Amino acid sequence: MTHRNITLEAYPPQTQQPSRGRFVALALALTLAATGCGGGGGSGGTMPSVPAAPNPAPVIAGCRLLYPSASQPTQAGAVDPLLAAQWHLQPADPLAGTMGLGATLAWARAQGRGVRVAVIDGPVETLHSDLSPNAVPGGSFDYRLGSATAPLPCTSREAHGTAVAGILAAARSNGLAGAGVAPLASVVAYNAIEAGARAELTLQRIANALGRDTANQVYNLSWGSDDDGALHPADANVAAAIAQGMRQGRGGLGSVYVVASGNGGCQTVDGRADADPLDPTRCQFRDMTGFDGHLNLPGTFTACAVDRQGRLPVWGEEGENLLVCGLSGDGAQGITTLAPGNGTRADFGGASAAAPMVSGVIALILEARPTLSWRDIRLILAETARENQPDDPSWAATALDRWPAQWLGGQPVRKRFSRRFGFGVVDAAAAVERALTFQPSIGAAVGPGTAIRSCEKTRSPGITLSDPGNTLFWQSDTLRFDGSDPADTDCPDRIEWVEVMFSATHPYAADLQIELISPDGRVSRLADSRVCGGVGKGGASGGPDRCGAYAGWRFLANRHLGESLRGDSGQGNWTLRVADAVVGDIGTWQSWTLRFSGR
Ligand SMILES: [Ca+2]
Ligand SMILES: [Ca+2]
Ligand SMILES: [Ca+2]
Repeated sequence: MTHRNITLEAYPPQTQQPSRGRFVALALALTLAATGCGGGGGSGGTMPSVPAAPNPAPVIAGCRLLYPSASQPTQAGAVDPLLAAQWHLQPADPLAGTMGLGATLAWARAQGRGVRVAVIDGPVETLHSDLSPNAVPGGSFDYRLGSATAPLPCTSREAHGTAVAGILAAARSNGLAGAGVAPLASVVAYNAIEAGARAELTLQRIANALGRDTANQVYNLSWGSDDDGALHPADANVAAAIAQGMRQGRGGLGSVYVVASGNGGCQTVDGRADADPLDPTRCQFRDMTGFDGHLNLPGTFTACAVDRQGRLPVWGEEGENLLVCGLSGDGAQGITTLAPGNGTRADFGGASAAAPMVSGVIALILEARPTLSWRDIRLILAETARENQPDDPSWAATALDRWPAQWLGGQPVRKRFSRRFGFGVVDAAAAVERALTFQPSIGAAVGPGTAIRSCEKTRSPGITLSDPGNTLFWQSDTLRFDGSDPADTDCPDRIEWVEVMFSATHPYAADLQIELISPDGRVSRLADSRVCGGVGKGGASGGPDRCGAYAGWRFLANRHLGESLRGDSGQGNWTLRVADAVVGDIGTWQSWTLRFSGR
């Protein structure tokens, strides 16, 4: 049995108020699904055309009374009155120390024309006068009605999806509201996530939406598992639908899946949002992106969030599976976007706001160069992301060269990766420019049907993990990939992503810290020790462990993008080290599998 909920990753959650209560209240406000059990088997086979929707809910009486609201007047070519307030669209300003996507610079080259983006979310007001020009007629699906109609909000509180879609693809230069990152992208919306719905039903609907229409090129997924520090496995049907879209979407070039990182970075003791996220005494418990199985699926683009100054928000989650960041409000300066009832708002935030910015930039890239594979798009985003907060100690050099190339002392300057920021903040103008002339810096370009080169090895060390308390007692185990093993011939020359499947028996899995160390000494901090499950260790009343179990748990690491398996020395030693950081409760490290994928 797995405790599982799916939550929208907005901040503030669902309301227009900038404040929030204690975490318990926050969790109740965010939780959209009840406790459920794990999903069924994968679906495999060919991509369904238009599958039947699972269990349509009854029509909600009165919902349609909000519509038809009179559409707002627009004026072709007129300046959007809120564009100036949309600081996230502007270029970064190094002198002022502010971040921005630079979308306004990219629009001269691309605005998302011809690119279709699916928003899987709560209700979306696709009839909003600033969104309707881009909404595909008949393309959306309303899971409450069980019909291919606009999945409209029924109340003003159902505001999340409209805010997300507005960030992505609100119309530009029509004299109304602001603009989306990709103001000419086509949008379809699926309201798979409904407040109060059972988790099983929500996940069924999400899997259904993911397989609903092969015309969708980019998927924006601004939701995630509960941000409570526990291990939440990915739903098997959702994972299968994403894997299928990566193989078969866009004629084999692969659909692109952008997922919000999560808002569980520091759940503060007193619910204050202004706490220093780096001060552990302020955090009741701390979630990491590696504990949400949906973010560990190979091929998902996990979007982190930073505020206008490029700082980690108090709720920002760390993790090695982050790719690039979008922008978000920090409590003081929110994101200006659309609201139900032909409205606008200036206070949207959370990882939910950052993900559609990354999705929007991908739509710009795809207009500029429609034949790019999802793997090459991933590389472009990593190469062109802008480093924020360059003095943050979490930055460390990768094996990937910067673009445009920089040289220092005869050596190429390398991109840096941060477990807080991935490769940095997505840069729309640089990404589009890179896409136009893209040649891969590692290996060859990926076309339809290009195989992912992949290899793996497993060891079963059976090591007891003791917890002496005064100092971390690391236990290490090493796997060698030096090319001497015949099985190594399938290994990639250059890594695109690394998976670590980890198994340990432990009565409280959150005691463990886990790190992967590459042959050249690059360290992926896969798991920190923490308190999990929303209650103290042992449960609210010393009850059962609520952390979940490390039973073949998959971690995904993006830090090693561009590395050679053998490393500079050629020895190819990859070390996993594990420590139990908390006295009391010890376990055994049973096994681990290391899998490399790349070109
Ligand atoms: Ca507009
Ligand atoms: Ca999370
Ligand atoms: Ca322990």
